Amino acid sequence: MTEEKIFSGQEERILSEIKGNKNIAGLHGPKNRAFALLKRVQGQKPVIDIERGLYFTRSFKETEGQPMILRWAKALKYYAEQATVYIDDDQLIAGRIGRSGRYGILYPELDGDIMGDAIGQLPDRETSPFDIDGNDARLIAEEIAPYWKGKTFHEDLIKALTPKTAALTYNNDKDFSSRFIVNETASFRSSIQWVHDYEIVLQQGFFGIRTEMGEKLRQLDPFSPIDQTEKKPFIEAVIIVCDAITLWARRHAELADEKALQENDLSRRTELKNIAEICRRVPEYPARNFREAVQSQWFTQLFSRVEQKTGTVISNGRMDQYLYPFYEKDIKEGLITDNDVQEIFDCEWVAMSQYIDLYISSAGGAFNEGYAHWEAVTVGGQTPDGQDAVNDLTYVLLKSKREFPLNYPDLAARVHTRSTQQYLAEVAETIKEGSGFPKLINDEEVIPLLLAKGADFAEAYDYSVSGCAECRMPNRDTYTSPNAYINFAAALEMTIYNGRMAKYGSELIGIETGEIDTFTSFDEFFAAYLQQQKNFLKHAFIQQHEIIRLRANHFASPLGSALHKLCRSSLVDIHQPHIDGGIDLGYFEFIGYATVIDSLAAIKKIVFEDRKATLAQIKEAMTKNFAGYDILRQRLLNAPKYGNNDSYADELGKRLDKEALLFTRKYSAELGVNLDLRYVPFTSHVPFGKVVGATPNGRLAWTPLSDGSSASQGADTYGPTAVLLSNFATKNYQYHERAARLLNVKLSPACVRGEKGTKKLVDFIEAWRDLKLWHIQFNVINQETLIAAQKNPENYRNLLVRIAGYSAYFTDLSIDLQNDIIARTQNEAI
Ligand code: 8X3
Repeated sequence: MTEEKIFSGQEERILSEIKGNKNIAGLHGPKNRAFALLKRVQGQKPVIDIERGLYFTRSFKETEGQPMILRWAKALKYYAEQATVYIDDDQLIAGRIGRSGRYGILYPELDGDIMGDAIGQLPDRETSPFDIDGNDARLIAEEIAPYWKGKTFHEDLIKALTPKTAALTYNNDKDFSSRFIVNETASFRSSIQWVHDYEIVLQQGFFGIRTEMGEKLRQLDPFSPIDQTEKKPFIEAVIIVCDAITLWARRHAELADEKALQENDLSRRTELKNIAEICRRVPEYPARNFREAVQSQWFTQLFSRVEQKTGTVISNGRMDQYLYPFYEKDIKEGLITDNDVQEIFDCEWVAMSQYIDLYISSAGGAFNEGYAHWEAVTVGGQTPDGQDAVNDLTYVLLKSKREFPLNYPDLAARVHTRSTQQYLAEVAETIKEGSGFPKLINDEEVIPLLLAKGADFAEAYDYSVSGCAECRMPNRDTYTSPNAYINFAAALEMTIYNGRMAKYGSELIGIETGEIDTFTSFDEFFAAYLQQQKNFLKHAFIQQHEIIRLRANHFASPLGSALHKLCRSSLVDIHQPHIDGGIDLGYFEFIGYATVIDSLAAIKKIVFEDRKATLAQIKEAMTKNFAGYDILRQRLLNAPKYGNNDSYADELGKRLDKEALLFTRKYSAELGVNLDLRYVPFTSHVPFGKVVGATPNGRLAWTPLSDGSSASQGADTYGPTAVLLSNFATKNYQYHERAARLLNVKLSPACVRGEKGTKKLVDFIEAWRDLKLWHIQFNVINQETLIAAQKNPENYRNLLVRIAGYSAYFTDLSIDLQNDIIARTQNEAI
């Protein structure tokens, strides 16, 4: 008898569609509005909308010579006056910042100078393509791009870098095409992921912030040069931006009124009138009910996207906390039901999913495959006074994610030692649905680290998840500089090739640490690798120093600053290098961790212990991409590997981690910020792999590196608990310079089947929590489904997979990334 195949909820839904069931809404109850909205946009190729880029350019032409923060505020005001406003048919939530369907907007202050040339290639780009209208392409070439030539941030950055740093960063000095070795990300985003203090908007409105600023304006010393030249423009800019967002919201109210007048359907007319009333009220004034609170938060988040490109998008913060008072009141008064709440959320999620983070630069595109997005909604965790924070709204948000199959928004569930079994079981059930939500973040690791960096308990307990796996304290966190992604597999390759790489032949890119036949012990080889590692860190920190120094000349964020208590009290823009009282939580990225560990372990074992090959032979095999070296490759593949709870490999990983931590301990202090060690790849492990030849762990040339702190693809053969234990064993808990470690685990639906499976998953989550690991995320899927989706993509357009802190449609991914996900170990038991 053949065993019954077990599928995840997502797989069942897709298989049912393949069989001809068109009513996917029916599978999840009456969600007709949300599904109708979704259907109109899902799977569409995104289109570029130029309004933001155009209006910013026109405004900037008029404000040359003025303080940057004022220029930014005026550009936002101009946008608010000029830009098209939208309310979609059937939508309950007003606001979109681009044309219908899925859209991306332009940030020419980042890449205007290369935009004219790059734009023509976007429709056919392999990763994350975009269409563009012919007339818009002409406006970019004739009006937008010429203005920004010579004015962008990356042009300044290239000039500032030392030649050695630049050689590790860019292919040449004419553009900023990345070498994917020591990769800066500040050229393709003006800020790292971020979370605003939405609570102040809901509680006081922009009118409240404007009033506070008016008071501060009156208090300025008319003779103080600082007050008059720095603080005054800040205040004026915040006042302008408060007016801008208010005006923009009111334009939506007017549109809703107009639409209501033309509407024949009575119930839709009532809805439109209600939308008009809400948009007249928020975000200017405090929200009075749940509907107003959601609209206010959405307007704020959306306008914030107009303000600046935070690669990975502005996160939603702790929605189950700041929306709860409105939810509780409306439920008590019988004004809404949980179904209404879910419908409102679903409407917001669709609106959110229409905005696609557009990267003009090829590096940006390659880092963000599958239209990456990280506007995480955080649920669970603890209240500022340390109580369990889970409430009824937490469960509504989890349910919404289970029932509405959409990649937006990302959902992050905080877990701690007093998380209830009920909460953990709901989290596990949501994971079992198979769309990759939620990712889990561990309070037991994050909170002590925030305290160690100077936070108060109340601030630390109240953190929000932001980006892939980052944790921000709105109102306390002040570091917005995008960070370096470092390809340490390239450092390993340079140890073999004496400072050179297979891809670049005889060009000396790293440092000369010795010809391969001069190493007489593993310790000598390992020391040489550590020198290469340290050299990469040195150049990453040089980059970061220049980035911190230059950014405020190019970017300002009056809206983001208005939503940060410390900026409002010191009257300093959030992009300035120093803000009094702030905690600067920045990072650098260790990419290819398992690739390096496994390569070192293989060399130690095969060359210096078993003496089955020499280093020179391994180098020779690498140059031939192992062609004709099958036996040697098998030996290397069979050597100890990270991810199997094997101390042979894990001890090496711990030493790499420690050396990187010691470096940042010393030099972060010099830069005056926290630059913590992080293992969070975006999708960089794919382009990074494309520049690295074959490696001594048996990996073939140009294939993806290992991702995050996960094991090399397929190398973890002792089950997922062994992966957790390796992760634990490689951490140096004595140093607070550590940050997120992204960890991917792939499970078959069969191994978490039924109630018993849920219980097993909860036990596994508790083990992860007790080991104080930072992050974990799951793909619950059958390998056959992934393979079928690769073969017949048209049937699997709705298949979501977990990538790196976000979920994306499998068929939107490049073949390399698809293969990478297929190659991850499929666990049949936990
Ligand atoms: C990864 C994105 O912005 O922290 O979460 O580099 S970022």
